[in-house]
Amino acid sequence: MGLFDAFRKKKLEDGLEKTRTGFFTRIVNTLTNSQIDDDLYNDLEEQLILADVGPSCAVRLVDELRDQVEAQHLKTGDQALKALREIIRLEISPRDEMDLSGKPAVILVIGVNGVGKTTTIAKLAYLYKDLGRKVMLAAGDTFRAAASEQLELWADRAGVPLVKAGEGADPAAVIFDAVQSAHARGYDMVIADTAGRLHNKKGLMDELGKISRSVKKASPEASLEVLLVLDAITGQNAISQAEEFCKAAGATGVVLTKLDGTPKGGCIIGVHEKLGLPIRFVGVGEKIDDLIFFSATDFSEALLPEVPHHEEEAQ
Ligand SMILES: Nc1nc2c(ncn2[C@@H]2O[C@H](COP(=O)(O)OP(=O)(O)OP(=O)(O)O)[C@@H](O)[C@H]2O)c(=O)[nH]1
Ligand SMILES: [Mg+2]
Repeated sequence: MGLFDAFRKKKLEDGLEKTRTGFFTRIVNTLTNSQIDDDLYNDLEEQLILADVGPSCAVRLVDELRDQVEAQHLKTGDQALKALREIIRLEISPRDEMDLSGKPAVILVIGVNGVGKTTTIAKLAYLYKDLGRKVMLAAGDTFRAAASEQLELWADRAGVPLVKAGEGADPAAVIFDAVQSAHARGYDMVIADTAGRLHNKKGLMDELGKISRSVKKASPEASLEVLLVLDAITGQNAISQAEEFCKAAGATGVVLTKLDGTPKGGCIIGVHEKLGLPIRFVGVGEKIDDLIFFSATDFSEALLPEVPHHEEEAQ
C-alpha cells in the first residue's frame, strides 16, 4: 500500500471511530466470541439495525451470511466475520467510476439545507487540484445572500477561481458562464454549488433540467455528474429524505458527510441499497482535506477490522 492509500485509510478509520466503537465493535465481539447459531444471527441483525444499516438490508445481509456459513461449512466466528466483511464490501461496491471525461468535467452538487454541500465543494476542489486538475467553482446557490461569499472564501483557501453572480441570479446562467469560461480557458473541471431549498419536486426537476441543458449548451463536450450530499448524522432519515430528492434530481452518486460526528455510519450500507446509487466520497471533518474517495474495501475493513490473535501476538 502506498503512502497516500495508507493515509486515506487512516483518515477513514479515524472518521469511523464513533460508528465502530458504537456498534460494529459489538458485532465483531459477538461474532468472535459466540457459537454460530440462531441467537447469533438474531443478535447480529439487531446490531446492524441499531447501526442504521436499515431493517430490510440488515435482514438480507444476515440471510446472506447464514447461506455462506452453511455452503462453505464455516465453523469459527473469525471465518464468519471475514464472510460478513466480504458481504458488506460487495454490497457497497460502486458498479462504475464517475464520468469525469468531459471538457470540462462538470460536477453538480445538490442536497437539502445544511448537509454540507458548500464544504464538500471546497474539499473536492482541493482534492482534484492536488491531483493536478485545473478546477473552477461555480456559485450556483444564488438564493442565499451569503452563499457566494462562503464559497469564495473556500475557493481562496483551495486556490481555485470562482464564477459568481449577484443574489437572485439564475443558477443555470451562473453555471453556464462557468462552464463556458472553463472550456475557453482550458480548465478540466467545474464544480457547482446549488441552493438547498428546493423541496418542491417539480421546481427541483425543472431547475436541474435547465442546469444540465445549459451545461451542454456552454460546452457540448462537457460531462455531468450530479452528486447528492447526505448528512450521515441524520442516519435513516437521510435515506428517506434522499429517496424523494434523488428521484426528482437524477443524481448519479452520493457524498455522505459528517461521518466523523455519528455512530450511525452504517447508513452508508442502507443508502446504497435504497437509492441504488454509488457512494463516491465520504466527509470526515470540517477541514478542507477531510474528504475521502470512497472505497468499499477500506470501508468494510475499517468497520469490521480483523481481531488480533493473542497467540500470534505472543510469538
Ligand atoms: N463534522 C463534519 N462537519 C461537516 C462535514 N461536512 C460539512 N460539515 C459542516 O456542516 C455545516 C454545514 O455545511 P455547509 O457546507 O455550509 O452545508 P450546505 O449544504 O452548503 O448548507 P446550505 O448552503 O445552507 O444548504 C458546516 O458547519 C460544516 O463545517 C463533515 O464531513 N464533518
Ligand atoms: Mg451551501
